[in-house]
Amino acid sequence: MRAPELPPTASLRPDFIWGVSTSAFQIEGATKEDGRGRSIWDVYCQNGEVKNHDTGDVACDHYHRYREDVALMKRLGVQAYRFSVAWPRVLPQGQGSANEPGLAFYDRLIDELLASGIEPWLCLYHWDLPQALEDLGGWMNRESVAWFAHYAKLISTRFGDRVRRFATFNEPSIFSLFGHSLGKRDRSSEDNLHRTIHHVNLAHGAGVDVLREEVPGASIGCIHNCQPCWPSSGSEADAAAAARLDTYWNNAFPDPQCRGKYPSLIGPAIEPHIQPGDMARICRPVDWFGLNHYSPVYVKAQATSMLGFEFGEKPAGVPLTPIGWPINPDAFRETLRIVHERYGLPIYVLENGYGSFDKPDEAGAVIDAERIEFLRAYIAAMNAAARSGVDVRGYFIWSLLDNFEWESGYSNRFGLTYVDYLSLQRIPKSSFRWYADLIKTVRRR
Ligand code: IFM
Repeated sequence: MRAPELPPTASLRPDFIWGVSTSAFQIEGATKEDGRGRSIWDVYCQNGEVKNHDTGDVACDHYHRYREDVALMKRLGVQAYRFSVAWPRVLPQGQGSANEPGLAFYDRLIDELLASGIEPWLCLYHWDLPQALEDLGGWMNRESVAWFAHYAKLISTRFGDRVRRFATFNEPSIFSLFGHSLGKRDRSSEDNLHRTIHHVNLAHGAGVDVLREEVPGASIGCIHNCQPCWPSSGSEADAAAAARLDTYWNNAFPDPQCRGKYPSLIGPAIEPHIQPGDMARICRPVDWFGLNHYSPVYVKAQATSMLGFEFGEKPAGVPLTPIGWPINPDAFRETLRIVHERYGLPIYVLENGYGSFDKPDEAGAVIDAERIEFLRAYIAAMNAAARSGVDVRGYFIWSLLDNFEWESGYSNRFGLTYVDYLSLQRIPKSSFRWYADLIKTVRRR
């Protein structure tokens, strides 16, 4: 078989970083071990809110198999690994006393990465809020800013001697919107959504301040999910709905964090929650913009829904991944351009990937030619963006491993590595070998 073609990369910087990303709840398992507290996702799973009643109890068992997983990264040749710390593993009650065995796990992981020549990129919050804090109102409670600062201080003092790259949040717009308006776990009220947006933004600012103080030379950012929001039809109502979702999804967090103000479309709704000095507390200097990109989102007007919109039909003929996400590398290129122009920060693409239902063939191999084609096209689009002047400095594939895909449980697979959830065996897919080949080729240049 002919080796799959590599994408053009000539316009990428010589110090461009290639990596992979994961998150704690999606891979670690060991949810009841070594003193870990419960997270909101343990509770969602227990309440049967996840497909097939899947839970994170075992997940990829990364908690016990992290060495094997770091060895996989070494085989890939990645320079960096983005992971998250499970807040309830290190602070079982979310605040108060720390859990030493939980901290020791991340010591072992970080040390293993460094010994393997892989730079750790640590994300503080990837959605697994301690349930004890949710019981106090979670992000709807302004106290959450202080809880997050306390957690950030623990992490930075413990790991700041070895970790330099920190992200405060992963995709704040996604967990806020899906927790408060679009999702099943809907505690809907516009007020709760707007309160959450503002408190998470304040927590980001507080986290940046703590990290700067505790880790001299830290390189800090926030990771945003940026997708174009397009109207499902040519109607004016759908165009207005798309503009509204676009504001919540793409601008409600980076605008105040990087430009010091809320977008005008939602500013008045957030106003009642803003106290004097808040905007300066949110807009702290950061070093980069973390961008997660997958595919355009289609939107239609829906007068009865809380925010006046809902997800719309995808136009006929749009190419889709097996899990139904539109494939459009030009939209990625355009998103990179928009983010570059609007925020003016160096961009690291910290997630991009292809969701499917991979299975091993009779010989036990997992051949995922479509994922390779997807990644090739998206990396080519990123190279084109760089050629036209976008300051993009790194690209991390979601994900190293198949893992727990939130409400879809284990059915959707995004990994470069197949995980057999019964035996927990890891099987590198053909995309794994392709990515390793790409990194080797580019780094030889
Ligand atoms: O799995 C998620 C990840 O946790 C956040 N970004 C999108 C991925 C794919 O849905």
